[in-house]
Amino acid sequence: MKHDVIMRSMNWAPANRWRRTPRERTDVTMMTQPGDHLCQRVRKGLRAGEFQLAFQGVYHAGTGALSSAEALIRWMHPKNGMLLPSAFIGTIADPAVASEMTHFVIDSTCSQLGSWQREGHSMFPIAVNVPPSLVAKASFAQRLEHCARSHGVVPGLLQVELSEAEDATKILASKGLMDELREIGVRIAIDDFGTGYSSLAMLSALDVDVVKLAKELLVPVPDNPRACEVASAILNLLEKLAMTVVVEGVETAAQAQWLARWPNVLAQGFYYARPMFGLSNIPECKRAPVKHLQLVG
Ligand code: G
Ligand code: MN
Repeated sequence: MKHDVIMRSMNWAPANRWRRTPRERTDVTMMTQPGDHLCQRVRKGLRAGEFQLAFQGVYHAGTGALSSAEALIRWMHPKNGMLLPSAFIGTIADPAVASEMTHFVIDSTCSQLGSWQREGHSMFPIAVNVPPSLVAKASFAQRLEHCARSHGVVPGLLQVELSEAEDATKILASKGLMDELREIGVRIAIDDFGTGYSSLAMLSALDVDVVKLAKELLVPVPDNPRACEVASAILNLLEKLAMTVVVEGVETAAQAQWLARWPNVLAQGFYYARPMFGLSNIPECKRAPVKHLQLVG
């Protein structure tokens, strides 16, 4: 099928290119089934250095201190400007694109972590998004370890985030598949938990270290009491299961304040930090506002 990606980031200007990525936009027009042409173009772009990583901090809900970050891929398209993944992520259905794009992300993350370390900064782990089919490959852990070490970085500084899709839940439920990654210190997260294929029933079988709650769960919080009950129940449950939880899509001070009732929970979202180019641009701390004390008498 013929296709075209028509997306222009209207508020992206070269002047702020190195400081931050633009606000999320929804004016994306694309075919859901990318054809060979787009796959070829993505591969060509990867080799030509048109792709870059933005990093978004993940923070302790209780203290606001930086805990880790997530690497998010962006395409600096020579004609269309900066493209968000929604414009091209469909191409990872092609295994060759999935592999090239993922290894680009891992390599670039390790390279930036290596420089960061040589500059003497304090280190924090960075999560990379990996298609479940790639993680299931026998050579994946070995290749990741080799890449990290070649940049002088311990592999444990990488986390692997698997998107919540049918095959992710199947892979994660099969014990042992992740052993090799764990042996080299890599923690495994399931992304977008709570939507799509993932269900509460499979939580007991999930072989993961980190659960990232889908942003949809937080959108109506704290205004909608029913949504607050659902989110509270999930957070309490995950706390009992001793899983590390990252709540995604924290956009407002009110949401951050509500979340601070679970001080061990981690939080990610525009309230804390937007995706930024360059590790030095990730804010180190972002506190939720302190609730005003109600003075009685
Ligand atoms: O599913 P995953 O966690 O990989 O999605 C990350 C995407 O979510 C990125 O494209 C990032 O820009 C976007 N994102 C990050 N924080 C927020 C937020 O607070 N609100 C919304 N709507 N999107 C966010
Ligand atoms: Mn992710």
